[in-house]
Amino acid sequence: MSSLARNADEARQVGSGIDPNSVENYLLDVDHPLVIPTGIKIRFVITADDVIHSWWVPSLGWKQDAIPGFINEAWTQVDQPGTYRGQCAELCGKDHGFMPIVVVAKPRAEFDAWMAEQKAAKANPEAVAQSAPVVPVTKADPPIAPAHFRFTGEPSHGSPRRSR
Ligand SMILES: [Cu+2]
Repeated sequence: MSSLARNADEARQVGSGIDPNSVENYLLDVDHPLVIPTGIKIRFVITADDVIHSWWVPSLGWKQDAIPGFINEAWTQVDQPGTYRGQCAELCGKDHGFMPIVVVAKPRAEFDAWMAEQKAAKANPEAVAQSAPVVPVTKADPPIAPAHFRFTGEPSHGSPRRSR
């Protein structure tokens, strides 16, 4: 699952003192982008666990509702490696403006290497925990906008705001 990028989430808080213009891709970046391989059809299976959202990355060519209790599907094929941004396109609640979606398309070899890395990290979480910096989470931390989309297949996807 992915959530609104931490720096944007901090900047959006009332009285943060952070100029949103200083945050790159403000409200359009996530912590864990959805990573897909290029040059192959990707099938999306889309649902939601709270309310109705709509998964929309304009460059992929479609928008699909994410509805609790229903499974919708869509597919795409991305031939050009790169970063593709989108947002939730269904007014879903108070955090609707904070649900960006980021898809990173990597060439097959790069994607395979990334996937192997993810699997290794999952198989040996202690090694990852030791190498990753420890970021203490306290009650004073601002809330993170929840990620509402669930996907099967690929590991992550993002939550939102609009791009032009
Ligand atoms: Cu929404």
